[in-house]
Amino acid sequence: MEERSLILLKPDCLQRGITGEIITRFEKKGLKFVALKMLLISNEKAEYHYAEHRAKPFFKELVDFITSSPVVAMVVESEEAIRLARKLSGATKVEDAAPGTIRGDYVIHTSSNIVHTSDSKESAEREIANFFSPDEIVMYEKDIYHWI
Ligand code: FUP
Repeated sequence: MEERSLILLKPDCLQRGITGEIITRFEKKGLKFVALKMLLISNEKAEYHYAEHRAKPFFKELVDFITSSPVVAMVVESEEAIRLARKLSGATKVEDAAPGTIRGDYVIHTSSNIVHTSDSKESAEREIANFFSPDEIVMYEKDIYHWI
């Protein structure tokens, strides 16, 4: 069953100049990109995005970080897109993020962890709607054999 996931390349990704490398990881995996843009996230959208963490001690830090500088927002689509994107991203806590995953290979502090990926279908739908209007989702056939 095809599903969609929201991927955010957080401010540290652009600031470190590794955006292309990180996009490549998702692209090489074979996930189909159906939306992609760069934006500065407003406080309001950041607070909505992280609503489940509102009561956590790191909530303000999270919102300040994600709004501090531009992000690249993408929507990917595939069977199991949510689980696949999270596998590529790696564990939340930096000490648990396995080498080979994005966080395992690039991250040293849990609070600046380069990438966000949706954790369920319900969150994906809510998160995608927070950053993209329906007309920004591009419908097309991904047919690699036509192009080689
Ligand atoms: P994830 O889905 O892996 O991005 O992780 P969560 O939604 O649980 O956490 C959201 C963000 O909060 C993480 F990207 C990093 C931050 N965080 C901390 O700074 N400290 C923690 O102990 C847990 C999460």
